[in-house]
Order: sequence, then structure tokens, then C-alpha cells
Amino acid sequence: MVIRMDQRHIPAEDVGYAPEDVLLEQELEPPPMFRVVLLNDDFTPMDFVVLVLERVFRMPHERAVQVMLDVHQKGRGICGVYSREVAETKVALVVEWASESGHPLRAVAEPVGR
Ligand code: TYC
Repeated sequence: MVIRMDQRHIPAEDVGYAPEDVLLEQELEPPPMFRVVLLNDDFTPMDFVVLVLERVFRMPHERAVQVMLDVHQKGRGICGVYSREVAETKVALVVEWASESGHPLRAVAEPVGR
């Protein structure tokens, strides 16, 4: 068993763990990160994509327009890089909101290679 701790000066013995089982946060691999990629399609209105980028990815309007146009022209574009949970939640929000609105907009989460 590995116990994550921020500081070693809390004696491991006092909390019932063997000291050799205690690893400091900085001795562990950083958590894997995931990029959320937005995919182009021929049907989702541009205004809807801009709204998604503003609301789900917290982009200012100008940046949202730029990213939307980038995806429209190149086929895909990065919306942000997050922990696995946050990335998967944002993908689910995009897909649910789009399908409720009758649009085929898709987003995927991909692991960031190190
Ligand atoms: N290609 C779409 C259109 O012409 C706009 C669009 C942009 C759709 C980005 C999806 O991720 C997307 N209406």
C-alpha cells in the first residue's frame, strides 16, 4: 500500500502506517492529463459551437470564435488540458448539450503523451 502525504513531518507510525509505505506527493508520477479535442462536422451551427466553448471551456468570446473557426477549417482543435475526470465530464457535457439541441457535435478526450 502507498500512502500519499504532502509532508513527512507527520510521523507515519502515529497514524498506523509503516514509514516505508509513505511516499511524498512529489515522489509520485504526476497524474496523467487529457486533452479535450473538439471535432468538426457539417451541421452544428457555428454560434452553438462558440457558446459551448464559452460555457463549458470558459473561453472569452474572441478566443471561442477563433477556436471554432480553427476546428471548422482544420477538422479538430484543442479546447483544453485537464485531469481525466474533468476532461471526461466536459466531453459528456458537450455531447449531451449538443444532442439535446439536435446537433451532432462531438468531442473526445485523449491522453497527453509525456
Ligand atoms: N462546420 C460547422 C458549420 O459549418 C461549424 C462547426 C465548427 C461545427 C466547429 C463543429 O466543432 C465544430 N456550421
